[in-house]
Amino acid sequence: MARKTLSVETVAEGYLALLAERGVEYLFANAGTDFAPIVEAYARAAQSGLNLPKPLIATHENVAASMAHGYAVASGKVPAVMVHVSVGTANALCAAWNASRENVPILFTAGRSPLTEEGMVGARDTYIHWAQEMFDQGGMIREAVKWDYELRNGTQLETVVDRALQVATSSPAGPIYLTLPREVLAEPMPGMSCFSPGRRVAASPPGPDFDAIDAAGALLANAENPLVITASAGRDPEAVKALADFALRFAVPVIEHRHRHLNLPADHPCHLGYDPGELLESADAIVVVESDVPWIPSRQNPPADCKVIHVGIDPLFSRYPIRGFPADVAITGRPSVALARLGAAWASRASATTIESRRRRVAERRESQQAAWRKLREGAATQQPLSPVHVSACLAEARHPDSAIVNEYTLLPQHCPSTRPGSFFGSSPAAGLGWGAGAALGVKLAQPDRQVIAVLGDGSYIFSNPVAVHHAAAMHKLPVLFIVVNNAMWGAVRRATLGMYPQGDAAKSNKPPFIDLDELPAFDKVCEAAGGYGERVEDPAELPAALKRALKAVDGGQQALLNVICQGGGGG
Ligand SMILES: Cc1ncc(C[n+]2csc(CCOP(=O)(O)OP(=O)(O)O)c2C)c(N)n1
Repeated sequence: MARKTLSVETVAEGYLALLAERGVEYLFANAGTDFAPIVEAYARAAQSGLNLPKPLIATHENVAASMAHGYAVASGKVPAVMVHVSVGTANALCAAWNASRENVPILFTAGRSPLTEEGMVGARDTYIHWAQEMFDQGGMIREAVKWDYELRNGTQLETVVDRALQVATSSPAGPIYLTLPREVLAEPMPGMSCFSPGRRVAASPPGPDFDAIDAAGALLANAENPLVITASAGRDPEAVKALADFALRFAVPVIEHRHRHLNLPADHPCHLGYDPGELLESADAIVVVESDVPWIPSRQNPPADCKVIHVGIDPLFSRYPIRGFPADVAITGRPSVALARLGAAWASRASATTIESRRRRVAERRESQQAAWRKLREGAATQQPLSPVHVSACLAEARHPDSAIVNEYTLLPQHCPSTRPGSFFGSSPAAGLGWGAGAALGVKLAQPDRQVIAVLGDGSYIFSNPVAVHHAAAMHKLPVLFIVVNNAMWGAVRRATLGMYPQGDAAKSNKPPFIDLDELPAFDKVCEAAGGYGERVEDPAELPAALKRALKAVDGGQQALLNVICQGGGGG
């Protein structure tokens, strides 16, 4: 077996060189006193030419980790993140939850307060080194990661790094957490030898069980009105084609519910939108593909005798404490493989006449759905303050067909359809706000030739730590267009309150608390302050031209932000 010698001098250098050796391209970081050996390692590598992951500063941990998230989903590669001990981990927790619930593999690392009070290289040398230490630093983040560990010495380095990467990337993928004490990083390591290529590969994903596939095929063969609901099948680009073939072959309508990836091109003849709606009520079989919440049971349910089949890498979402959707068959496996096999099991029992009559019904439904959406757009085009419908519709016209959209809530996909795999990324179901702007920077880093557009609410934008985001965009030359759909409120809180208490006092009040955001700053100026292009848009007729100007800036290498003054209430 081939071994390679890396000419390093410390564990910190060995650690970083090994990451690069294993294909980690970037270290997204927010530094502190724990970073001294890391900073020193990079400075030495600049002279020795040792290959290390490219270091990228983000001036808030949430930005660093959200950038890593966006980079991971757009590149398919594993990023490393490093934050400052206990406090940096605390700031990054929200982003770790987002990555965890969306199965994004991230090598999440943090320093430790120096362990020793004196006597070792790296021992405590400032007052914070006492108070920042925790009994169980990993405990803070343990529920969000698949595995956590502390690097205790240089001898174990290759095993620890390889195991971290193996666990993060094996299905279901997710972040792991590794702590790196300062004294350990500072230990001398005169040369390091490692396997090249590495010898600890990720485990293969589970294959679908033939009996389960057969049972599901039999259920589908008896169905007149089957339905597919998915959120994240398209995490694996191969599954997009498998789902497109499956839907077309059997004329099954597909709903992308709260989708995080492009799962089925929006122009596919079986794409029937983003809400199960009436289809759910008439369904007699549902295939739930990588969808944690296929419908909201307190609002609507399929008929009691409707058969429900779940397909996914972890089809029961076993890390969710409670999730009680009916499951007549649950197939563990990659959707790309499982759907192809399910298709074969169904085909042997399918009736061509049933399929063809369904095809006609699906086509009619799609046509009337598209007509209704068109009408909504026409009605919204002149509304002032602007309607989110109009914002989405204008973006559909202005975007490059191959652009990638990062959506933190406020894009309405029915009015801005995406058709190419990898062209849409939605926020994690953990919904830790402040993800979208940083994630868009990560997508741009992974795909520098792609036009990248982040669509954010004013609330989501503020949570993203805007100054740190625009600084990262400028510093790392990541020109992204940020569109802030600014309704000057936390509309989600308003909708939740009116939903629970439709006749309540809050509904009658002009200004219930915790909803309106008065005196918001001029977001466009925040972007301008970082050297970007900023514009405030209040007139619906002006939006197409404003989008053109902003995208021209972005295509020319400058970040841009449109602060679009919108009506409250969202939706449509
Ligand atoms: C970290 C975090 N804090 C609070 C929330 C609760 N929350 C959910 S949506 C929302 C408001 C979002 O506002 P905005 O982005 O403007 O979108 P709008 O609801 O107005 O459409 C809040 C505060 C959350 N999801 N995440």
